[in-house]
Amino acid sequence: MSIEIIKVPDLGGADSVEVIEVCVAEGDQINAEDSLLVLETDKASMEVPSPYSGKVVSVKVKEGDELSEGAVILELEIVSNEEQAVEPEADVKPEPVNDVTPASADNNPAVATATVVEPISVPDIGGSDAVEVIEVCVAVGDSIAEGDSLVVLESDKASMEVPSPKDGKVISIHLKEGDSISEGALILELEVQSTNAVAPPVTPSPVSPPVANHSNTVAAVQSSSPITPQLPPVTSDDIYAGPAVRRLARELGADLNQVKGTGPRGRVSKDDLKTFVKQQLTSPSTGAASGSGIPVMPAIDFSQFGDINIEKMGKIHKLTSANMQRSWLNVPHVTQFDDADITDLESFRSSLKPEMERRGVKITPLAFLIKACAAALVEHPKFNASLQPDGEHIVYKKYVNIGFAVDTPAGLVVPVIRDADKKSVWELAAESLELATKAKNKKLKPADMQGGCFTISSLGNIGGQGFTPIVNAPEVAILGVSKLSMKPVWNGSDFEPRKMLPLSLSYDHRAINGADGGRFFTFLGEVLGDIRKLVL
Ligand code: CAO
Repeated sequence: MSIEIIKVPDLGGADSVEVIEVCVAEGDQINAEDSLLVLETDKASMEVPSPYSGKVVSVKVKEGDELSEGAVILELEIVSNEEQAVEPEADVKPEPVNDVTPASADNNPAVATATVVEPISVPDIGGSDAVEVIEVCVAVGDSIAEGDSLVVLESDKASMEVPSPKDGKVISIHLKEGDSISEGALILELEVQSTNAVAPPVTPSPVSPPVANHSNTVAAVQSSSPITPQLPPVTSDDIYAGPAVRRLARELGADLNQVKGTGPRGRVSKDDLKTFVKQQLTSPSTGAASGSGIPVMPAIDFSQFGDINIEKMGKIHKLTSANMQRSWLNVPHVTQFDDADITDLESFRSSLKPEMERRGVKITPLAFLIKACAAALVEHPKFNASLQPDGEHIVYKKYVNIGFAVDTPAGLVVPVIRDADKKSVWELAAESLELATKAKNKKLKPADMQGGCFTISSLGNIGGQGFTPIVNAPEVAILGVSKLSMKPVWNGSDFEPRKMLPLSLSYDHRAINGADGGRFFTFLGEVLGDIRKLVL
């Protein structure tokens, strides 16, 4: 039994490479070729495999560390040097062993290494002849890992990738895009670390015969090499991506169907995949909803159609936009419409004008709407509720806080009037005016906008006959108010001109049913039609 110190191998010239994943932990029993680390440069990510089987004694690195060649990764307890020398896996992938400390190499004949240049040629391509090279995926000087795509070939039936059979450094490339090649043609020369002084020529594993006839389909590439990762079944014949990209997509949990390929013929590259994942993580609208399967809107260059001006969205705008989308995506909305007859309310409001002047408080229909909604929430507790995210519970609130949307130059904000059910119309008018003024002057504090149970969005002072407001989740309902207009209403014997206020009530159908919505609306219409009922 001996302890081997495993170090970072030759990174092909890369320095200070970030550890993005530590794949083993102390006490783990690992096999030769198991991944120890994943490192990432700005160009590529690479796995560092273990040169031995053994038990991890201690791990010396952590995620986020920056490592260079020779840095100690871990200490590995190996059963016996003798066993190591005959371990078959040492033959399978001897490359990294030259990076083990010299002491261990001395102790172990199997780890004596040499650098050899190996020609890599086109494998059996399923009987196809004179197949076109449509992409050369590597360049001279590249350090590549086993399984990385070397070239993409395309016959009239299908496309196929030729993976590298080994880790190594590309010394020279012997074909170019557009070349027509057949089995056995030299692709490139690879400098590899080998335990053998003389290495036999290497040919990548045979490529499986083309599997599909779609014009943009990649045939699954399979390898008989025991250390080539087994590829999963191709999930969609319409995705044009190679095995390495598919593997990365699986690891990231990304749906390749959604990734836009920028390679030749729409081929998806690793960079395309990374860009897609970055977009998903940074997009405020989809960050929380990632995995919802919503297709991403394509970025369009509108300047191709005429002059444009691009401005940065403000903080409130971005926040509102994210909240709206989250609510729209999560809440199954239903919107009901009705007109409330507020002829008498308006007469009463007009009669209050002298007192408004005396008190210095202007009462608009909004104050009465808040009062009426507060009463409706008390009467219909289903509207004064929030669903728990666990999908199993519902919270009924015993307080009645009502928010109202305020249109400000910086965007939409919703200050909240607390205990609206306990306040008079005068108090509600004064407080709504104060909060709206603060909102327009950017003086609202976060607490002024929290704790709402229900929201009123009034466009009455602006116009429109009706709209479908979006529920301000986690609230379960919102009232949209449009512009009052005089309408003929049948009183049983005549048409009477009445001041009708168009209302729209949107609610979360998970919490509220249509019948509940109807009852809430009827109550609201009755109290707005006869505000004396509000004092009962
Ligand atoms: N129909 C007809 N007139 C109405 C009305 C209605 N439904 N509601 C208000 N009015 C009248 C008021 O009575 C007032 O007229 P008078 O001065 O003659 O009495 C006038 O419109 C202006 O009212 P206001 O805007 O000063 O006050 P308000 O209480 O009606 O509204 C507030 C306050 C903050 C709600 C409003 O300023 C606002 O920001 N509205 C926009 C809300 C919004 O953007 N909602 C959409 C959200 S979703 O995108």
